[in-house]
Amino acid sequence: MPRRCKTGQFAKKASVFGMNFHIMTLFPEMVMSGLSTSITGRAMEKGLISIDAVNIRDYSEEKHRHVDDAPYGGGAGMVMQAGPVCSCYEDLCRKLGKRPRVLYMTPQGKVFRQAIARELAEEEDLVFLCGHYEGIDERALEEIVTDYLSIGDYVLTGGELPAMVMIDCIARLVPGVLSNDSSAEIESFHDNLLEYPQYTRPEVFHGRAVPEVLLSGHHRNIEEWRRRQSIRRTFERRPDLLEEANLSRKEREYLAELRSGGEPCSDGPDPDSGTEGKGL
Ligand code: 9D3
Repeated sequence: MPRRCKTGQFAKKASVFGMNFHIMTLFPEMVMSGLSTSITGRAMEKGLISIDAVNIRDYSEEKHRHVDDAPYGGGAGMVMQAGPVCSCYEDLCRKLGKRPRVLYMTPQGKVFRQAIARELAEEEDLVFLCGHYEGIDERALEEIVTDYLSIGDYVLTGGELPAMVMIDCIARLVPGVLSNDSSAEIESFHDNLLEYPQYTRPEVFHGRAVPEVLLSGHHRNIEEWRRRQSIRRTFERRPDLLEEANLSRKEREYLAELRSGGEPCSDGPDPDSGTEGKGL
C-alpha cells in the first residue's frame, strides 16, 4: 500500500532493501532539517531510506491543540497526554498496514550502542517517540512502546537529538548509504580498537614530519605500525575496550610493554605529543 507523505501525495516505497524511519515529535522541523543534510539527506534522495516526522500536536482533539496537562498527584511541570501520542501511532499503523517497533527516547532507557544499531537495522520500519515536558503519560508508553533507549548519562531537553543520533547511526548500516569504500569498515569495527592516526600532504607541517614508515612504501611495516598505534591509542584513551579486543601473542606483548610504562613507540614523532596533558 502506498504511503501518504507530508505533502499529501503518495510517496514511493523506499525500496526493497530500504528502511523507513518515522519520528513522533512536537518539533518535526528540527528533526527533518538535521537529517535532510549530509549523508542521510543523500540517502533519502536516493530512495535508500525514508524519514518522516509526524507532529503529535496534529492529533490533539482540543481546539487550542494542547497535548499536555498537569500531573495527577501534583508536582512540577506538565505531562504529555496519552491520547494524542496513541492516536498518532494508530494513524501511522493504519497507513503502514503493520505495527512497527516503537523506540521511546528516554534517559531511563538502555544506552544505545553499535550492537543495538545493527539489530535495529534489520527492521523495515522504526518509530521514534520523542518526549518533552516531564515525560509522557505512562499508559501511552505501556500501550505502544517496545524499546526504551537513551544515548548516555547526561541531561538533554528532549528526545529529538537522541532520535537523530540513532537514525544517523542506523541509516549508515543500510546497504548503499555509504560508499563501498567506507562500507568495508562496518563489519569489522576494527577488533574493538580505535583507529590509527592519518596523515596527508604536506610531508612537514609546522615542523611536524609524517612518520617515516608511512613514506617507506613497505606495506608490512606500515600495517604493523598502524596496528600498534591502534593498540596504543586504545590503551591510552579507551582502555575499557581492550577487554574485548582480539590481539595476537606479539600484540599482547606490546600491550604489556605499554602497561609497564615502557618505550611505547620507537619510530617517528609521537603523534599524540602536544595533546597529552591537555583536556580530559
Ligand atoms: C530531572 C527529572 N526529569 C526532568 C523532567 C528527567 C528528564 C527527563 C527528560 C531529563 C531530561 C529529559 C529530556 N531528555 C530526553 O528526553 C532524552 C535523553 C537525555 O536527556 N539524555 C540521554 N538520552 C536521552 S533519550 C531522551
